[in-house]
Amino acid sequence: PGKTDITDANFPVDGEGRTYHLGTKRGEVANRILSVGSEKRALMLAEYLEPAVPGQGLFMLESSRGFLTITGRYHGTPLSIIVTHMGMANADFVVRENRAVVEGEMAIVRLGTCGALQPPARLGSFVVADPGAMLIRRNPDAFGLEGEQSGVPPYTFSRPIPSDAALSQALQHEAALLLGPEGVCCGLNATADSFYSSQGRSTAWFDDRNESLLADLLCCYPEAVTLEMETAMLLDLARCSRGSIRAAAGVIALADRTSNDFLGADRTQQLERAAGQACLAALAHTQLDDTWGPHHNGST
Ligand code: DUR
Repeated sequence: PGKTDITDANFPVDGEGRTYHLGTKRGEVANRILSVGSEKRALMLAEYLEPAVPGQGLFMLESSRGFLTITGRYHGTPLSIIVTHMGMANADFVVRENRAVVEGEMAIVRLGTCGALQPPARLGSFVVADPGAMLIRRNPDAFGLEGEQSGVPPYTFSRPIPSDAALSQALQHEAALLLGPEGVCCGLNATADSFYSSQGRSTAWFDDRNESLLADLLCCYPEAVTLEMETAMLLDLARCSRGSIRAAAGVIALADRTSNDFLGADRTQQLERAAGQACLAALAHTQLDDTWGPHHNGST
């Protein structure tokens, strides 16, 4: 097959072994990954990486779908920063396609942003998803005629999905060193399938029936502190990875969902730098079994 020919629709890769959406192949991605939402954040944090091979530049590849992978070393340890963009489908691409091209056990940390639901999470806090995250989904069945008649609930809540305890602890420890202990907290994350409807935002344009959503959430999960769009997917896939992926997530609260305050751009960037370095340090200090898994056959 030619360079771009795909022969397997079950898990499409091209003739060079490059994945379909991220476009990377084996050898280009480290088994420690920092997943971030925007290219700007990725490039800013790439300033803290050294090239994998001294004298050469960092490895950088942006796929046709806009997923940017940057690979180098942090304090000597191989590490990749990957732009995941937003939402659960993109988190799914990033976890699954990286798993397919990385050898050995993996650690994935997400650095994201979120809305703060209640203390201890406040505007500008860095909040680690410890003990984990649950999922809020909009249920289309509730909005059809039959659903309206039978009272199908418009939103469903999953049970909490755990994060990796050691990696989450390391993330809090490193973040407290860089942001000060008062800037860091932890709690249950709520991951939603929309920025709008399933996060309880309302407009006149759509019938979303979400007026009581945040109150219902806090009634069901009084310990929920953050609201965003990716963490539960990352943790769910790690849980299902047959022990091959350890995952944790930390998010910067840039929206206060009670007062409706929003964090300024300068402060956000400052926090992204500090929290980003905490994520890189937590990843670098994590012990991984590089020989784990079906890829390993003694050679490469
Ligand atoms: N995000 C939210 N909700 C907020 C603030 C931030 O989902 O209130 C995160 C998740 C997503 C992106 O990646 O930021 C949406 O703006």
